[in-house]
Amino acid sequence: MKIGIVCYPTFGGSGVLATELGKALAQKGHDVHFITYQQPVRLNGFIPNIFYHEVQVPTYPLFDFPPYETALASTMVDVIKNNNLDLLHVHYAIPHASAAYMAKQILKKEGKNIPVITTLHGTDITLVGRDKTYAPVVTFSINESDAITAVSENLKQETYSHFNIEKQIDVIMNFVDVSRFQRKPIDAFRKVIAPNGEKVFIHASNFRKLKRVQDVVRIFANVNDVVPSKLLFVGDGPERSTAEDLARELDISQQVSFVGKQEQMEDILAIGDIFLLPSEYESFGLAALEAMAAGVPVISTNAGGLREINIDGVTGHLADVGDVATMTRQALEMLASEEVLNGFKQRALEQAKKFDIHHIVPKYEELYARFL
Ligand code: GMT
Repeated sequence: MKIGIVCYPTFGGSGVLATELGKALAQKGHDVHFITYQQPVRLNGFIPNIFYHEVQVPTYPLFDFPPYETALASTMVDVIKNNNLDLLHVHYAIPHASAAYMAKQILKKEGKNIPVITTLHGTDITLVGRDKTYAPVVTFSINESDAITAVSENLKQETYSHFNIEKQIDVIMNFVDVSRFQRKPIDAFRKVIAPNGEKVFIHASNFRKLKRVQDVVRIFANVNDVVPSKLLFVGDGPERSTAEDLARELDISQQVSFVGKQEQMEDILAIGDIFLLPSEYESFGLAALEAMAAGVPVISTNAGGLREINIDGVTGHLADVGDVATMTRQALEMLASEEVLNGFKQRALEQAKKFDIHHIVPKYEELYARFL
């Protein structure tokens, strides 16, 4: 098949998922054309049947806001026509689904039918999409998609409850290439981070408010009072300085490292003992799944779709949003002995295997096949 993929090219989960999907489809022999404003971060290395088309948005003195959506729709038309694509798969509704609708209508006039599949990822529905500034266009363009997928049962239900959706939404969960995350810890790296055998906590996100990074710092500070530990913050974003300030205030700066945006998550997760994800909401929590694939158990909130992957008392723990005390207690219980911790690590890996790329990517292919 010849498939167009539209996504955000950044470190966010939707872009990561879309890029990993494109790479997996290409490895299975499909031609994959990425249409984005920047090379997606995980699109590294040369794969002969992956193509990248950059959306150029010309500036003009009249424009306070360059019309990205128009440029995107025009690029879609161009790429679909010139490469004779079979379908377009857009990730994150805003503005990708509405740009795809526009491209579809233009091509229809020219006698070409291009099926559009929209995958909903989270904040396009639960936060930004619900804003009345966007909601009518989001509702319309989701309804006009030929197929709609959501990354968890929770997100599917959220979509039905917040928007007037007339169509079926298929749930196709996030996936992970478990084999890629089976790295042996690099001794030298572990020694730099935890020279005295400290336990290693990891948090990875885009540091948006809803990630509640201050809770990460507080949980860690409480645990560190009892069990000497280190905390790695991976990623960057608006709340990073708040986390740094709090770490200073709690006098744990020496125990906390901010390692920035990283592509090789598998190397970092390989030295992890517990992954913390105390988000206010996650439609799924791809970062938690990647941690589990590396055998790192997760302490997360029970918000959104997190309880569909993290099983309380089995693969880690769940707690209410903001319940730092419970998450601290859970971490200390998990660190009670090597045997207990290793049990959690093993079960986290087993759980991740259920979401392995080899189980999930065929579900997308089956969906595509409906339109051929
Ligand atoms: O979590 C983020 O801030 C990034 C966000 C995105 O839109 O790129 O991730 C969303 O999509 C991921 C892939 O489907 C999900 O695993 C994340 O849970 C979801 N984030 C939220 O719902 C907050």
